[in-house]
Amino acid sequence: THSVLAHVQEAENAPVNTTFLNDVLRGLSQPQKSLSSKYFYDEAGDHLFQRIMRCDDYYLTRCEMEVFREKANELVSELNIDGAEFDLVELGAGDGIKTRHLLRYLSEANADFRYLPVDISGHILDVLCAGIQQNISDVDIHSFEGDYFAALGEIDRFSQRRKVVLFLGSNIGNMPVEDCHTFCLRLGEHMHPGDLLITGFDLKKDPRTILRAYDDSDGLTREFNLNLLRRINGELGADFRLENFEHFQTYNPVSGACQSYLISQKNQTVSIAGRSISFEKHEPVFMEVSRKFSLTEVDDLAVTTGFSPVKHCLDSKGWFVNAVWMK
Ligand code: AVJ
Repeated sequence: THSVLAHVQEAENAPVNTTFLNDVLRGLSQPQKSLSSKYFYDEAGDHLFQRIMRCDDYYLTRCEMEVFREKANELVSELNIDGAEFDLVELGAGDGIKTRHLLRYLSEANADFRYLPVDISGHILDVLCAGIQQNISDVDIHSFEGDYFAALGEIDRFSQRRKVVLFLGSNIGNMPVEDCHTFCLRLGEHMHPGDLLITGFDLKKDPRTILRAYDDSDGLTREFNLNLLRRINGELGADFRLENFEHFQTYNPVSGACQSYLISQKNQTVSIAGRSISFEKHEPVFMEVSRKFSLTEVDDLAVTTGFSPVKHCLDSKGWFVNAVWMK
């Protein structure tokens, strides 16, 4: 069965756009201009990201897919599968293709669980639910569109079950360091002793391999970044000229921060919902950070946010880890 239990964002029209508009205007009014990568995922952005995940240079998805295909049993070996019922909550579920391996493993093991995917994109949740129903019969799915913590609050209201929380795809890497810490702490507030958190972290590796993943030869990442300007034009009545911005990627092997920028190609003024924003020639707009971790940094994050590191499940290249933590 599939039901959308809650559209966590209050309404479909005005409030969402106001938040989007305010975030955009605030980001572009700072001395160091920025836009939030959480707005990358409109329908065109979802499609671009799906193409990125399939492209040769973007290794992350294939690595994590391998872990889910080959090591589903290891990921949940801490669970006593027969016996207690549990909720499998997935934050930022996306198209859910990796998770299908785990769902199949759990349902073949006759586990008594519900699958509760949460995503900011209602469109991708439809894709996800259709895909699961086509591939695995018999999974009890309830999806949540919107904010992770609003969804977790909602889940706590209707369920007392044990939780296994998935936060895959290196989505955690999109948070600045302090936010990442706060996020894990807040997540812990929705979990009880014995609950599991399985997080995907992209690991530090040859810096060239990392840079190539975010500066792919097909130009998909470039399009993915520019698409946010296109979205702002369409949804907020702006007049960005996409050809006046160029994508630029950096990687810092010390901090592990892989960052993308759009660089203004000329002095220009853009109008957004009646407000004028000026860009100087060569001025950067910070778009996204995708942070890379060492295994030690992963374990430290667990310990400093109130979790116990249980195990590391790595792909065969050792490029990506799914870390299992227990609350
Ligand atoms: C979906 C956030 C994990 O940071 O690797 C892919 C998004 N950005 N290419 C990432 C992304 C550019 C991706 N995450």
